[in-house]
Amino acid sequence: MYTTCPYTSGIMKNIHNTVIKNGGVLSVDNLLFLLLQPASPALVIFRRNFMKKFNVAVVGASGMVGRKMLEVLAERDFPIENLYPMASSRSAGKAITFKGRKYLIEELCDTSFKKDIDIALFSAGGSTSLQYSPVAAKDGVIVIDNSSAFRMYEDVPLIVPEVNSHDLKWHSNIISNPNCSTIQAVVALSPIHDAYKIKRIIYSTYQAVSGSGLKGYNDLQNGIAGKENTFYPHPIAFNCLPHIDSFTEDGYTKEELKMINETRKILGDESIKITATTVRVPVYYGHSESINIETEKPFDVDEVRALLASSPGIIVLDDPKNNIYPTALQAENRDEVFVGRIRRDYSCENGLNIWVVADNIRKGAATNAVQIAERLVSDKYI
Ligand code: 2RA
Repeated sequence: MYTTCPYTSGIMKNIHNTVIKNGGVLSVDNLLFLLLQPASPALVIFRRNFMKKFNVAVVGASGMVGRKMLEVLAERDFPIENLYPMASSRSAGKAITFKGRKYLIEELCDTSFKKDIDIALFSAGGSTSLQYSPVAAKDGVIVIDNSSAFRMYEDVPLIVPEVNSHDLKWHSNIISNPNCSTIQAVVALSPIHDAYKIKRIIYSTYQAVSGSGLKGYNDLQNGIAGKENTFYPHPIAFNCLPHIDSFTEDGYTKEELKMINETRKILGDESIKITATTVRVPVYYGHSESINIETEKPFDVDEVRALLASSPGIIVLDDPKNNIYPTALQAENRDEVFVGRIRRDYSCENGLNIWVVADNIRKGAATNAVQIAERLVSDKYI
């Protein structure tokens, strides 16, 4: 017994009517119209049969971000010809499922990229990236690297597609995916910078434990169950730790320095003055950020709200009287960056406060990496 999908039958009716109107002939314009219907079965069939497909490796395929990368690649139907999940010897041989098909994870080694791989998404930590990204790049693979290993290299573009996809044009096979807390911040800051030129930024973050991977996640879960912390230096359950990544000589954490340096590189403006305090909070998924901004040009707050609402990748939730503002739980499993609490900072000229929330594993890592791959394809850099 078959049931008819109403959407599919609607599309088929459209095709039928279009052809009838055109005297039985499907014109190129009509064909394009039908193909461009969102999720159109015609588009799916067209993509499956006529679009170029790519051989894609996911390095760190068993990790939290690697698994999410596979999920996002499948969800967004990235055109994959062959998939190569890879990981260290610890996870090699384990099975993963991608689009209903089972794959065995291969062990990463010096010859892993000798096969015909087009793109490799790396999320296996900095030392693996340092060792194997150059090997892959030399073998002609375009690496999209989620670690911090190459982010500040002059010849490595650091990309957030909504902000600086133009920087893809100077890649030489290694592209860095920025730090999660930076990605969501610059999606919100870029339109403000373009319109009013940002002079100074003060970041205060409230970051989820999944940013530390499974060990952080388990520390919160165990802490809530009354067990002792084994990963963070203090209990994370019912607590806040002003400590993300290691401390440097001058008392900043590396996470704070990443936010400062990466923001300048992505926005392409070294003159912006930036400071940051990054805090780990007992939340599983979703980083929240209070961002204080000072601009050169004056602005109207309603205009800023409208500007953000019309900018790519942003959803504005800003109706505080009705308790509407972004929260980490709302952002979980979403790819957009949520912005609210948009208000003037009266303590300086042209001061602005915003509250920015996003899923750190999706937009902050996996989704951004896949969007970079999509941009490589759509802008014909591959
Ligand atoms: C964190 N930003 O949240 C880091 C992860 N990349 O710990």
